[in-house]
Amino acid sequence: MAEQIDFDLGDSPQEDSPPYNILPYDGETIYHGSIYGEIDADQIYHYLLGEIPWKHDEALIYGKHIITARKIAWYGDKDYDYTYSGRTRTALTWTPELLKIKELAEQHSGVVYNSCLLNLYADGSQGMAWHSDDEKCLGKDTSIASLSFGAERRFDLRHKARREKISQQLEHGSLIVMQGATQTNWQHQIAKTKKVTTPRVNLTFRTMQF
Ligand SMILES: O=C(O)CCC(=O)C(=O)O
Ligand SMILES: [Mn+2]
Repeated sequence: MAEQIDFDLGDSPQEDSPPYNILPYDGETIYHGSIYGEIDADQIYHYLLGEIPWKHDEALIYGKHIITARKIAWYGDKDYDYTYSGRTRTALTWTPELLKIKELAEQHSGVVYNSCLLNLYADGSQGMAWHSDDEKCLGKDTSIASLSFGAERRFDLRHKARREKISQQLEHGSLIVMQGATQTNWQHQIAKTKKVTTPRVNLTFRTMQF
């Protein structure tokens, strides 16, 4: 007689579908997956590439004046000044398109933001080094809503004490929200890679305390 196999499908491992927390402890970083359809995401990507007044960023790192390969833009509710890496930037006025994106990010995260730092990575030769967004003007345990358009890039988080690393691919049109104790306990980076040959635009909505 053939042996009976008991298929217990209920116990089979299943991948969660977004949104889910990608951190195992000491913070919450919620990946929402793509919050736009392909056509809308493409349209926003082309708008951002073409209409944002992108500029290379300048920084003072260990007393040295650095011009970053990556380009940035800084928008806010008022002409907020944002000082980081030894440089002060004055916020541009929201465009209607950016305000619409902000509204959707707020709906998904449940937080109201007053500013946005935009990053343009021309290709995989450009990245962002390990850091936490823990400047005083952001306040403790701030929520940052980060949207991605264009080339998919890997987002890494590293625990400050334990050095454990967590990675998430950021899809075209996707949203990831760093909240809770994330900035206190984890750093994040966008690693350089030879595999990516096309641009990626990233929008990080923030609540500055002025
Ligand atoms: O490009 C990204 O996804 C990360 C951007 C970032 O960490 C920042 O602007 O502080
Ligand atoms: Mn950051």
